[in-house]
Amino acid sequence: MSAERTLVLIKPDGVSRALSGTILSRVEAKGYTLVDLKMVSATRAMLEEHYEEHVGKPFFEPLVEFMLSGPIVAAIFEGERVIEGFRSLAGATEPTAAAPGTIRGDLGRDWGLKVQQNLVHGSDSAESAQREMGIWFA
Ligand code: DAT
Ligand code: MG
Repeated sequence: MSAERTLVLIKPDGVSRALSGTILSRVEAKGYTLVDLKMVSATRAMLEEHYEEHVGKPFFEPLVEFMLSGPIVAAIFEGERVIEGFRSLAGATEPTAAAPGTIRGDLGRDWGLKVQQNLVHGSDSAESAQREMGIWFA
């Protein structure tokens, strides 16, 4: 079986806070292999596809606006169980609730109600990873 791959995004807050290197380094230090990397300015169409399961939810528009607010670093990491492993490294969705030791728990906090400013995205399944890698590395 070939090693699993996941799509990681460093969101605009991570890039603007100059945490891209720190975040990539934490994922590499865990033992996952960086196999592709680029900086991207997302389009609305990409985000509607990327966040298709959230279209129509109350937080969808603010989430899209935020993801359009600045450049994003997109990366593909490879390794055994990397999808689960990266989600575990990233921590819970809300930075305040995310455990210390995780990327969100150590480097993020809640800025008002802006839960979307949680530094990173990681695919949540093999199917999502496949779909998302196609969007960001078309
Ligand atoms: P995750 O990024 O942990 O996979 P998700 O897929 O449920 O979380 O949601 C995607 C993003 O949308 C998440 O990173 C932040 C934002 N978000 C999720 N739930 C939210 C909520 N209740 N209010 C505001 N933003 C939310
Ligand atoms: Mg998600």
